[in-house]
Amino acid sequence: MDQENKTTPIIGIVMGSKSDWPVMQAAAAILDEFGVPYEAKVVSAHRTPDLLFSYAATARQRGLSAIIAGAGGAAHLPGMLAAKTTVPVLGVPVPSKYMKGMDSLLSIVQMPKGIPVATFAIGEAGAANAALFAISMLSAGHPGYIASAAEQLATYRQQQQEMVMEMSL
Ligand code: RP5
Repeated sequence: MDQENKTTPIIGIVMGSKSDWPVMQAAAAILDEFGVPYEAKVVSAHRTPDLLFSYAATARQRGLSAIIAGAGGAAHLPGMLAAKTTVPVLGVPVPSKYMKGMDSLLSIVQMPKGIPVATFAIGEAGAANAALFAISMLSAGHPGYIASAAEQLATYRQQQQEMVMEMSL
């Protein structure tokens, strides 16, 4: 990102409700750790459909290279965003009160052919992995990130390896 403005968001984190934020913060924490500029916003597919449309329709021109979208229950947010933009959408199923997020997962993952959403695990692990995946993708497209993000990802993996190697029962 040598020639890019280092504060202009290149990743959007959106979620259906403020109640999703404790889960979606796991994505924000990874982006903070890697120094990737992002924005975070509540955009509801069902409660604010017009906002959803305008967010998706303007995403590319505003410079977003990926959208991480979390939602629970009848989780239409990632799919509807993907319907309105060709910016890659990474869906995070948020645990729901009665079905523990299985409903969210199935709502997000079962997209019809032609409108893809990359779907991650239910909950915080999915949110964190969506951010790591977005960083991996962007490290190829944003030249300045290649050296730093690829290196940081390698270090991140190395730390996990060391953590496991140190586990004793
Ligand atoms: C979805 O409904 C949100 O993504 C959230 O996971 C779920 C419940 O929302 P609240 O009733 O907590 O606002 O739209």
